[in-house]
Formats: sequence, structure tokens, C-alpha cells
Amino acid sequence: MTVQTEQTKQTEQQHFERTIGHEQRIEPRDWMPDGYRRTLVRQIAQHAHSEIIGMQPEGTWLASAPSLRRKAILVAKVQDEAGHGIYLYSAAETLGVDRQDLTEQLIDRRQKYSSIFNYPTLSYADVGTIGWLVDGAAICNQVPLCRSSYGPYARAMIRVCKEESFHQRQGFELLMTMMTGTDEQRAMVQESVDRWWWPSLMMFGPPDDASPNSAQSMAWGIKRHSNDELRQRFVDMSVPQAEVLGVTLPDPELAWNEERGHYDFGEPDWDELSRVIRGEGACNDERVARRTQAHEDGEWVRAAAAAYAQKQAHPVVEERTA
Ligand code: FAQ
Repeated sequence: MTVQTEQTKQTEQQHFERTIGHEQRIEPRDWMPDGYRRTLVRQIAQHAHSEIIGMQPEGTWLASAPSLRRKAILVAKVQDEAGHGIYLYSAAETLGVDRQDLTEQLIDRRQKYSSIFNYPTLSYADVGTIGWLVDGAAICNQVPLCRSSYGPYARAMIRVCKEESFHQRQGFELLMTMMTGTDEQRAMVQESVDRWWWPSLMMFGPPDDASPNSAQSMAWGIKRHSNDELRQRFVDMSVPQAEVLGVTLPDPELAWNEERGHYDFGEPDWDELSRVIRGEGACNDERVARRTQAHEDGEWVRAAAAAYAQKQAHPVVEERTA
């Protein structure tokens, strides 16, 4: 390496570190270390895949929503998740990767998506519980990402979080309606909360001492808080909401700790999280198969869009014949 290129590299590295140190944003054309770029592609792609696969568990209930109002709300929510996926793939593309390639990596199981979407939705109460707990957890995780150091990711998160907030409220409202209904409806809500509580806690990832990426991601300002910090924030937020709803969270160790100023809670089953991440959850095969089918079915749409774009770029001027 020549002296000049070595000096240029040092200057770029210093500029990157200063930008991160001053809490400013790295933008697509800025120099960035390879590891920073790789980490962002990994996280943003997984996040995008989660939004797209996340349409499936609730989407299966669209045809059997209990009223037109519930159906309209659910259609809007599922469409929002598609939009989130698209913003996130676009953010990933600013790092030099290609959406088609990322989708193929998801289908080939070379890239991950959130563990939470590998659990089945067994009743309409699950639509409410996913809104309340899963979107609630997503908000806890994603609001700090609005301050992520990579500009396109942070900006995408602002709109995503606004929409997630509507998702969380519609879920809570659905559960509240059921809780003021019949004994059978209340039992449906409790049964649903019992199934989704622990998987929701696992969405935040492994505990900090088993999280290989957290320290570096936090030093780079990609992540702002550790997995355990965000999990605690979610528990503290959810317990009073569960009281308002009148449901019991399925954890006998949940108790307010005056000294810490937080709720104590039990240990999630980390083996279960590892199994689900490895692809051995209840619905992994079904989710990936359905995504693969949708990708194959959409081939003609992509071909038509590409042909149209090509035509627009090189319009053929037809001569008038007399
Ligand atoms: N599931 O070292 P860490 C939503 C992997 S969107 C699967 O702690 P990191 C909206 C991790 O990738 C939900 N894999 O990793 C919605 C890593 O593997 P790798 C998605 C997981 O990245 C609602 C390894 O384990 N949200 O819900 C999980 O620092 C309703 C070691 O872990 C995001 O993606 C998991 N739960 O922290 C849609 C938010 N946890 O790549 C529809 C952005 C960990 O080294 C309906 N992402 N892994 O092979 C993040 O904040 C982070 O990536 C974490 C993981 C916190 C998920």
C-alpha cells in the first residue's frame, strides 16, 4: 500500500470514528469499515425479512375476521408490514446489496428472521395479542433504532414506529373488547397471552452474555441498548397494561423490585429460542415454504415491472402513417 493510500484510509477511518463519536449519521456515500457495512446488512435484512414473514401469522385470519371493522383494521395492519419490509429492503440496498439476492438468502435459509413468527396463531385473540405484545416488543426495540448511526435505517424506523404504535393500540383495543365480553372470550384472551408471553420476551435476542454482536453494534451506534435492557423495558411496560386488561402474565416470578425500580421476572427458555432460530420451531417450514411460493408466483409481476421500466427509459417514438 502506498503512503498516500495509507494516509487516505487513516483519514477516512478517523472521519468515521468522529462521526460516530459526535452522534452524527453515517450516510451511504460515506466511507465505512467492512464490518460496519456487514453488520448493517445482516441486521436490516433480518429485520426486513421479519416484517414480510410477519404478515403470515395474522394474514391467515383475514378471511375469518369476526366483523367488517376488524377485517379493515387487520388488512391495514398486514399491508403496513409489507410497507415496512419494502422500506427496510430499500435501506439495505443503499449498502450495495440487492433485494432479490436478500430474498433468495431468506428462502435458502442463509439469512434469519425473527423467531416470533414461527409460532402458530390458533384463535382470533392471537391477532390482539400479537398487536399488544409482539408489536409492543417491536416498538421497545425499534424506537431506539430511530437514533441508529446509519441514516437510511434510522429514517426508515421513524415511520415504521408510528405505524407499529397504531398496531399495538389496535391489539390492546381488541383484547380489551374481548375482556369485557363473555367468560369464553376472556378465557380465549388468557390462553393466547399464556402462549405469546415468553416468545415475545425472546424477540429481544439471547441474554447479553450470550449475544456475540451486541458490544460491537453498540460501539458503532447501530444498536443503542443491549438485549437485556430492552427486555426489561418491555416487561416494565407490559405488567401495568396486563393489570388494566385483567389478564395474568404466565410468570410466577414476576414481582416489583423496589430496590432496582424494575420488575423481576423469570428466565425465558433459551434452548427453545436456539431451536426456533435453528429452524426447528412449530412453523419455520410452513413460513419459508409460503414465502417461497409467493416469490415464485410473483415472478411475472417482477418481469412485467422490469419490462415497463425498460420501456419508460427508452420510449419508442412511433411515426404517424398518413
Ligand atoms: N429471532 O448477537 P445477537 C416485528 C440471532 S419486526 C431470530 O444478540 P443482534 C414487526 C441474531 O440475528 C421483528 N434470530 O444479535 C412485526 C444473531 O444471529 P447472526 C424483528 C435472532 O443482531 C410485528 C444471533 O441470534 N425486529 O416484530 C433473534 O445484535 C407484528 C445472536 O444474537 C428486528 O429485526 C430472534 N429473536 O441482536 C411484524 C429489529 N435474536 O445474524 C409483523 C432489529 C437474536 O449473528 C407483526 N434487530 N437472533 O447469525 C435487532 O434489534 C437485533 O438484530 C436483535 C438481535 C435484537 C433482534
